[in-house]
Amino acid sequence: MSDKTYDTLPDDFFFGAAMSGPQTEGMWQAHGKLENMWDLWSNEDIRAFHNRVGSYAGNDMGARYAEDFKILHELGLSSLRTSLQWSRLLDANGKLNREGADFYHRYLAAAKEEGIEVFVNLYHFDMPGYLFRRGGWESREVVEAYAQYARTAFEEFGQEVVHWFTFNEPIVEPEQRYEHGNWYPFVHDYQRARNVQYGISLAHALATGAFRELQAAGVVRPDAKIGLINCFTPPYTREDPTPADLEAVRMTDGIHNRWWLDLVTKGSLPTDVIDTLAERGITLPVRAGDKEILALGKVDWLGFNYYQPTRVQAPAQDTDEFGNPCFAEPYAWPHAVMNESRGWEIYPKGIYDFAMTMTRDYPDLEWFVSENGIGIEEHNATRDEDGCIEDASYRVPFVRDHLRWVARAIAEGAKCRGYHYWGVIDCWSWNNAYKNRYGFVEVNLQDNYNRHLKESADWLRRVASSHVIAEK
Ligand code: IFM
Repeated sequence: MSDKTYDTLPDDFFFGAAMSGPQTEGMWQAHGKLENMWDLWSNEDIRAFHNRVGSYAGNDMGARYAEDFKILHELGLSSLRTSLQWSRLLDANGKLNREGADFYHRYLAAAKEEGIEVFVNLYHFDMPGYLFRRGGWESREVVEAYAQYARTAFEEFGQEVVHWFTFNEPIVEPEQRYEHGNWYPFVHDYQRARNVQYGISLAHALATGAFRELQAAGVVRPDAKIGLINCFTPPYTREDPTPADLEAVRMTDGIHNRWWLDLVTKGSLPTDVIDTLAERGITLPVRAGDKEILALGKVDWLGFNYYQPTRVQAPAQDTDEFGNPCFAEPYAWPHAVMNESRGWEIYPKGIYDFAMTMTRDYPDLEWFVSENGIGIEEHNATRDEDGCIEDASYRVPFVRDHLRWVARAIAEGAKCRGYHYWGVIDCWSWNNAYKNRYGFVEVNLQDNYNRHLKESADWLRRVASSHVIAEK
């Protein structure tokens, strides 16, 4: 840390938890829920999931939400961001599924009783399987189905929910599913990845437009806000960059950060990025009227998920083994400190650097840290004699150092309003399942998913209640 330590946060700064519907609810076939992309993959190939733990149980929060809200409250937290599951809220004809809706009404009411405000996100990588089969985000029919889903959610919960988000990490599906081929359906096609990214952008804008319309009509409460959440990472390169390295930074920043920041503040996409894509033969599937749709995409505020920085350099080759254009390749910074469990670099200053970039380039934009956390393989070796997971030595410094950089950014003018820790209660994490644990609260799979506070929970409670970022 630099000369001065910033260890207090504003009084009105909020602390909460971030989780998602598909990673917590479980009950994958209850309330008439349809199969989503994760159920589909789990059903097709359970071996792809760590220890063969598929999507089915989440972290059992669907059954235990009342207990979980109490835990969050006792930890001094005042909000929780989760997501509605499209596959639970609507039926296969795109109509409201009353049983699913009632589940979410009960969930919201129980949270309110514990003084937890639920921030509702509409999509967390969890498209209903039948819509994926119709073309997913590459299909305009699906983009419009999403807008209709969002409209239905606003109509159903418009008087209950204040904080809405259209998407969590909309860059992840284009990359994981269509570019790097890590997730079902395992595609390596740069053009299709950008088509998906474009489809999601239109879907976001259409949903935001529906939100504005319904708010003007009084269906959505007047104090409600809409936003988008993305995992932004400042792209860094070597200390003595060549022009080609800087070009790699520009395109990485353009696709990952500015694409979304421009969409939500200007209602358009960055032209320099679109132009460079076109020069390399990548053209977006633009139709007449799209410009007007994208213009609806401006939001009230933004969620900034931060885990790790991106470090890039000029690519060694113009195209990869699949014939896709390469704009950058990873740069291994010799000083990187790694979280070996996850393979992610730990670089708390990145949260400050990106905060200051937003403050400089998008000065009117309010935001909050919508995810931050550390996922570590917590074996029984980390359990003390009383059965408690001893995690304070790594979890506390990680969160503390990020919060200190956030405090400094705020002191220097950043419009950051709060902080949500990812996975306050351990939750299921896609094909990694329960490999890496993020929680301050353990979910013990050997003990019927029961919850147990970890060693670090006391630190979180103190910091969240006092807004003083304690050393330990
Ligand atoms: O589990 C994920 C979450 O769904 C999105 N952000 C990163 C988390 C940790 O990997």
